[in-house]
Amino acid sequence: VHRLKVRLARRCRNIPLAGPATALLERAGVRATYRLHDALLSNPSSRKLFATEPPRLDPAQAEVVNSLSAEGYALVPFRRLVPDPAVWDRLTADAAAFTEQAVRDLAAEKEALAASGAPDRKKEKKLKKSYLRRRYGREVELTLDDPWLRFGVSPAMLDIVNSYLGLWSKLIYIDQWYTVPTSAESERIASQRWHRDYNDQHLVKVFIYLSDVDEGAGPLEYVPGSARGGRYANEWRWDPLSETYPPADEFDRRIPPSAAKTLVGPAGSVIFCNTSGFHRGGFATERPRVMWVYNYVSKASLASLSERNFRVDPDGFPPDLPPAARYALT
Ligand SMILES: O=C(O)CCC(=O)C(=O)O
Repeated sequence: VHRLKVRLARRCRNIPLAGPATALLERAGVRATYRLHDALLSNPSSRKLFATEPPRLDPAQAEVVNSLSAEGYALVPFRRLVPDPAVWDRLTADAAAFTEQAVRDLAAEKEALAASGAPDRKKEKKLKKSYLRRRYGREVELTLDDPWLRFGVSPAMLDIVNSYLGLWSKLIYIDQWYTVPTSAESERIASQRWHRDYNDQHLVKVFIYLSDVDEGAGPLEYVPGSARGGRYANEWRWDPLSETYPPADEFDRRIPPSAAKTLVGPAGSVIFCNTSGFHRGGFATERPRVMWVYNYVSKASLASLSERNFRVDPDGFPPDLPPAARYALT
């Protein structure tokens, strides 16, 4: 979010004003630009592409789209989406090496910390700072031979995401996360706190649990009805580039804790989620959480295509790649 704000602020910096006035103007400019792209410049064409030939959903996909539309999220076992067990086996075999590496790295770091004789508080602080280990991070070169990339643009996924959004979406993020458990007494930081994602209102994040995720493994939590049109949509209403984290005590006053869903599930649980609604996760206190993450946005998104965390060469696309998949990757 910070990188995005800086980039957008730079883009609007031709206006000769200083201080808060500039900031206000910049924000107004970004909001106007987003609305323009959503209403006129970008999304109408992707809506048209979708409407020309809407995909036919199977019953499991239709259920996911209905749940997303009604509540902003859906939780479904992978095997319901893709009954062929070979697909899951291929994906998890690919994910295993990073998980094993993360476990080894962590053990080595803990050993080094123990040997350093640093006080426990300091050790905990260090672990907390890097509680999220990412396989790819910001930039990775991929090809469609990669089973996760291929799956991310398969009809099994894109037909759901695009049907919910009513447009052809762009895949802008793909990664494997390993969440390191930290003390239950530690403070929640970053995405462990309630927040909306402010880069786009037409977005779907997909989290695929690769380990069993119970309350101690930092499950994703979501406030159903907090995305557009929902009963909590007006609490810290979504607007491009708004404040990321509402104060925790005020949050609990305005949205009762009972309104939130804790999305626990065994390995193989798939969560589709419009994260312009309120969500948090990754506060693992007992066990690590391993999961796969995809982010899909509309063409109007402020996290533009230049922010993609992966690169893929269109010249290497197989000729039979469906047009919606090609669109998602370019
Ligand atoms: O780690 C999680 O469960 C939450 C992730 C999150 O907040 C995000 O991707 O926006």
